Formats: sequence, C-alpha cells, structure tokens
Amino acid sequence: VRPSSGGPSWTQERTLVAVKPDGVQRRLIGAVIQRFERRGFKLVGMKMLQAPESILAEHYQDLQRKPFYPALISYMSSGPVVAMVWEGYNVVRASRAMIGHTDSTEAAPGTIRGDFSIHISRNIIHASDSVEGAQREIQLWFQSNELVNWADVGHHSSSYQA
Ligand code: IDP
Ligand code: MG
Repeated sequence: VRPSSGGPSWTQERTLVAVKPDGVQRRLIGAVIQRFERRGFKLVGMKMLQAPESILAEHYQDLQRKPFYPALISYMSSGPVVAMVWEGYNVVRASRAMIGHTDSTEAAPGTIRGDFSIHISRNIIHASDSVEGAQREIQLWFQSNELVNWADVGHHSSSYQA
C-alpha cells in the first residue's frame, strides 16, 4: 500500500544495501533479500563482486582515521559482497531501521543485525545512512546501465486476476 502521490523524490528514493562477506559466508543473501521484498521495496540493481580496495576506500572514506579502519578494509576484502540497490518510499530511513544498530550488541531483535550478528566487526550488512550518501554510494558501486527501471504492473496486488 503506497501513498497515491508522494512525488518521485519519496516513492523513487533509492539506497545502497550490501551483504558483507560474513553475510555471504553464512548464506544470508536470501534472508536479506526476502526482508526487503517482504517490506515492499523494489530491487533495481544487484551484483556479486569481490570489492576492489579502491571502492572500499571511497566507500569508507569518512572512517579512514579510525583505529579499526585497516581491519574493516581487510574484513570487507575477505570475500565477495552482494551489492544491491533498493527503491521505494523512504527506503533510506526504512533500511537503516531494518538493519539495526551498527553495534550488533545494541541491535534490536527483529533487525537484521539483531537477528543474525553478535559483534560490530561482523555485522552482516551495509545500508546507506542518508539520501545524499545513498546517491554517492550507488554511483560508486554501480554503472547507470546496471540499474533497471521496471514498472510495477500490480501482479502482487489484490487487483491481479489470473
Ligand atoms: P554503519 O555500517 O551502521 O553505517 P558506520 O559507523 O558507518 O556504521 O561504520 C561502518 C562499518 O565499520 C560498520 O558497519 C562496521 O562494519 C565497522 N565498524 C564501525 N565501528 C567499528 C568498531 O568500533 N569496531 C570494528 N568495526 C567497526
Ligand atoms: Mg555507515
């Protein structure tokens, strides 16, 4: 159920979500996708890749002076990630709520981190923390021709008749 007129800036908001290497190792890609689909968001881009350090350095540029930064880059390079772009009403804020607190110990049960993770350094998933950040991160991780603009034709809604 979507607002009938929210304007493109709300209903077509996009965010970058990434299943981190520990999430891939633990076979949680499907669980993550299922939660975003179930919520009602639309998948408009997805790829698995071994993240190059150039992307990781830019992705985490704000954290470069943190003591955990080298370990963070090593963790994020330890295996493939699954990067996704999700679209929908207020998707940036909703995604942050769905993934939960950065520190898994503080993450509420029911959130992805709160359900699947116990430590801040292995917290399963990334999601952009602002609309501006999302735009920057989507451009960093995806070429524009890797994003698919597809129309909702109502197959999932009550108006569908076989
Ligand atoms: P976020 O992922 O919830 O947006 P940020 O503060 O942007 O959290 O930190 C990015 C990532 O860096 C975290 O998800 C986590 O993987 C890692 N990280 C943040 N703080 C720590 C820490 O204190 N120790 C180890 N890793 C950390
Ligand atoms: Mg962050």
